Amino acid sequence: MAVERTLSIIKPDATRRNLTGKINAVFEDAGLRIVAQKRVQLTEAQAGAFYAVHKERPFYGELVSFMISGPVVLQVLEAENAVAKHRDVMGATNPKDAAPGTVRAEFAESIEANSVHGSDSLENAVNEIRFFFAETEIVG
Ligand code: IDP
Ligand code: MG
Repeated sequence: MAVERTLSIIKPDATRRNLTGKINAVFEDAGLRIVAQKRVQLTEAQAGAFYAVHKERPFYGELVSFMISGPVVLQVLEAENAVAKHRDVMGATNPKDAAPGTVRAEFAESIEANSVHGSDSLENAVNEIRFFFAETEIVG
C-alpha cells in the first residue's frame, strides 16, 4: 500500500444542511487527512465538465443542476490507500444500499443528493485533483 491522494466533494445537499464538519469528522476518524479544502460555487461549465463521463446517462442534466444548486466543499484527502478508504466511508451511491455508519447512510437525502463525491480510481483521482487544485494549494 502507498500513500495516495483522492478528490472529495461535499455536495450542495450537505452544505445546505450545515454538515461539513460532521462529514469531515467521519473522514478524519477513518484516518483520511484533509490536505486541501475550499468552499466554492461551481459554474454549470465546471460541473458539466467534471461529470462529462456521465454525459450519456439519463440523470446527467439533473446532476449538473443539483451540483450548482449551492456551494460545494472541494477537498484533497490523503492516506494509505486513500481512494478505497474514502469510498468505504462514503458508502454506496444509493443511500438505501449504504452500510450503517457510512456518510451516505447517515446523511444522504436520495440517490442524487447523496452528500459526497469520491474518486473511484487512483488514475481518476489524479485527474480530478488537477481539475480543481493547483499543486501549491495542497499542503500535506
Ligand atoms: P458515485 O458517486 O458513487 O461514484 P456514480 O455512478 O459515479 O456514483 O454517479 C455519480 C453521481 O450521479 C452520484 O453520486 C449521484 O449524485 C448521481 N447519480 C448516480 N446514479 C443516479 C441515478 O440513478 N439517478 C440520479 N442521480 C444519480
Ligand atoms: Mg463516480
